[in-house]
Amino acid sequence: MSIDRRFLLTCAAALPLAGALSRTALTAEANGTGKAAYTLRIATGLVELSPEHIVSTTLYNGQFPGPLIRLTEGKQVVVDIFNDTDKPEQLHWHGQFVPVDVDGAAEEGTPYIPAHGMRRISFIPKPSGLRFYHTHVVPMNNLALGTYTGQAGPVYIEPANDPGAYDREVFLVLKEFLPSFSQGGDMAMDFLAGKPIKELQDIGSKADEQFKGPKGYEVGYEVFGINGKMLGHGDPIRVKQGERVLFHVLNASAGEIRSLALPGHMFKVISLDGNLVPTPMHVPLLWLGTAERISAIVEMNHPGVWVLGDLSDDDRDHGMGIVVEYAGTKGKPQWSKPKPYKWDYTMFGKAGAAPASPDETMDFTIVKHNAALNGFNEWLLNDKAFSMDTLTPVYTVHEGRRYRLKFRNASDDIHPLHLHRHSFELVHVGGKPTVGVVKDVVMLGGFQEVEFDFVADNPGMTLFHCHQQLHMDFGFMALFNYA
Ligand SMILES: [Cu+2]
Repeated sequence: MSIDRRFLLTCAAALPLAGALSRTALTAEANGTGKAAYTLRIATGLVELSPEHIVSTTLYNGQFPGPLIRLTEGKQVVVDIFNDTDKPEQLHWHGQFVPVDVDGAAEEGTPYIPAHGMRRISFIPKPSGLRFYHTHVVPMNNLALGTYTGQAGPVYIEPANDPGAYDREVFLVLKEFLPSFSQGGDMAMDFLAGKPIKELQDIGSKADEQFKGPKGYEVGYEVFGINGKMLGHGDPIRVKQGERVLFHVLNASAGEIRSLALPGHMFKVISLDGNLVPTPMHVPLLWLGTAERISAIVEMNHPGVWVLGDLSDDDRDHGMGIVVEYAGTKGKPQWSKPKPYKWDYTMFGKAGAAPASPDETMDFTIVKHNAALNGFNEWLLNDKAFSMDTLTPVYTVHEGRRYRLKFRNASDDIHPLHLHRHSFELVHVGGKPTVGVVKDVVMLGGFQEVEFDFVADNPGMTLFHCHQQLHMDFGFMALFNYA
């Protein structure tokens, strides 16, 4: 999915004329009565990851990823969503400040898109930057549902101001297919900055003593790919020497953490989760928890044929990568493992600044009960697992107040924490203070702590959860409601 910037600018220049001719149509669109700007159809289809790996799964518009949806910040849009499957669906607009009716989470009260039915929704896109859409149904132990399917697609909301100097944009959607249950995984766990906290390890050990025996199920995958193609299949990213390519990377996995490196090149990270960072930094590799996004510029100054791929040899060998090919070069794509590098969100923050003080602080301790729910791990926040029946616990917030949420992880897993319909500002990560890094997902390291602030400025029920599908389905959720 590569878009030539000059081509886009040419199209944009042609727009005002068409706009003037269809003013009536635009008004009808704003009222939700005209033609939708985008139509998404949920249906079973095939993803050809390679000629030997053709996967049947649920898709948007018969493709993976779903179509790139380009919106303009503040300009109302109408989207029709058709559900051609026989199960009710939810389509979540991840990272946008939309109302409950649109957000796409049944726990908040968004209506389902009925089986063999449709919903027309209308909303004002914001904030600008890289967002995405994905299904938000609860699969529990059914690996043919929810984010285990191919229901994910990128959204780009055009900002009022151009974010930087680059020649071309490339969207990369990282995703695994053919899931199955396993016991024990091999996911990297030691790449986050910060150190484990003894007190949290002690809480974790106590829980482990209570829930002895085998650990809960994990999910493993057979094939991996970028934009629905295994490494070496599909078109390479063709570049020219000196070109600055802006990569928009989305980890659309159901629960995997992903890394990405391009031998001989650095990434200049300009946005995290679509939000410009105060201090853009050059880094040798990227780490993305489930649902995280990174926008980074790569200056193409190292000619050759390269693998832009995951650091995990196993995942890369099963397809997690894409070839970058300089004009005029030939040969087998080259990979070399980068040196170990700690991923530290705070390096993108504003130096020497102090965060605004919160009006209120809430503490949450995360505990895992090994295999406590029919062989699945159960997750508790302050001793409570979320109940899908009673939709509790619910924490009350007041409009206009700034809340500091502190999460203490008494488990060895990394949790990509996600808040719906709001962004948050990181204030403390891995033992370090920070200011100005605004996100909607943040990875919390094993036995570590993270603190972030959010301003209650979008009334309505608001879902918080770990974006690891197994964790959220088995307890790791909570609701915030406005008083
Ligand atoms: Cu989690």
